[in-house]
Amino acid sequence: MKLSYVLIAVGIYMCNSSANSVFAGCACNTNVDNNGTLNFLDYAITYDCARLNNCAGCLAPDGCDVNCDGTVNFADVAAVHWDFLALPGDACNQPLGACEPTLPGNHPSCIDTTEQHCEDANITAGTFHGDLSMCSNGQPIDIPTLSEWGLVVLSLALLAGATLVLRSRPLATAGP
Ligand SMILES: [Ca+2]
Ligand SMILES: [Ca+2]
Repeated sequence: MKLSYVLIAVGIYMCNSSANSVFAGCACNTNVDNNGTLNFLDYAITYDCARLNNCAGCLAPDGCDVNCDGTVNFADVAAVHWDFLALPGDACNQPLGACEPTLPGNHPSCIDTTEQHCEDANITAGTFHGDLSMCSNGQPIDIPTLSEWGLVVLSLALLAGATLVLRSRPLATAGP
């Protein structure tokens, strides 16, 4: 593996790990149509805004940008889904990863969302690629696990050691 690939993977991980952080003061309001009730309609409205840029139903102060990061995408859809299922914890601060939906419909081929949203049999029934993965050009990119990073470091150490040994050997000379 080239060092540049390692650096790119680290960069992607850094970007991905900070992608779903919520900005200070964010209300994380999943009742996006601002009617006082959270139901499936809020999910559908957020989905339409994220997927089709049809955001007319987003009437909350933050619109459908539930996690207040300046854009409406499947992280926001995942937050609404999280609250809709009344799962424990902050709906806007759950880990995201690449998901390939398997149910037909108008989902994109790969979406960055929560594992719970991805694997919801009633919605996407998708294949989740782990919290440290992300979509790129419609394809999931898996980030190496810690043990895989260990293999990378070990390989580089072996390569460096072999180089040092070979350099320290005197050149072979012709026989008498
Ligand atoms: Ca609502
Ligand atoms: Ca957002």
